[in-house]
Amino acid sequence: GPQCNLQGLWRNELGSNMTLLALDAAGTFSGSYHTAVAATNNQILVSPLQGALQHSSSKGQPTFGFTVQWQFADSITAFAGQCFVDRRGKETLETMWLIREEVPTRRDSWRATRVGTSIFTRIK
Ligand code: B9F
Repeated sequence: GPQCNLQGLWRNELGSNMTLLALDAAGTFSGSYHTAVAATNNQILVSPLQGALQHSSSKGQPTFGFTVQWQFADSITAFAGQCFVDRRGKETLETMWLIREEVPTRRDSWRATRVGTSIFTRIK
């Protein structure tokens, strides 16, 4: 069947946009993330991402992960997901994410992580 291709411009259910650049020979890639939401008064800045695609299975619906290093907050987000492609060739990225926020002390560590799901569809 049709294969998933991570390269391109993607949008999720929040209206966030990300650009994934071409994979290198090792399956690693970079890109940029423009979040639509931030829960901070800081001005949102487009932020770099770095990821890896797992060696594609014969089914062509590979797993991947990437991190986003926010340029406007002391936090980092890790995404892990899988690229699905339907019979018409439409691609969907099903992901989960974890945000680790910098907290002042170890006693605050319990409240440092947020988790969620996100679905991306290709816009270009
Ligand atoms: O909101 C994050 C942040 C970190 C410290 C203050 C603000 C940075 C942007 C995260 C964007 C998330 C959502 N956007 C998206 O497309 S990544 C997962 C979601 N999908 C307050 C403290 C920790 C978080 C909020 Fe903050």
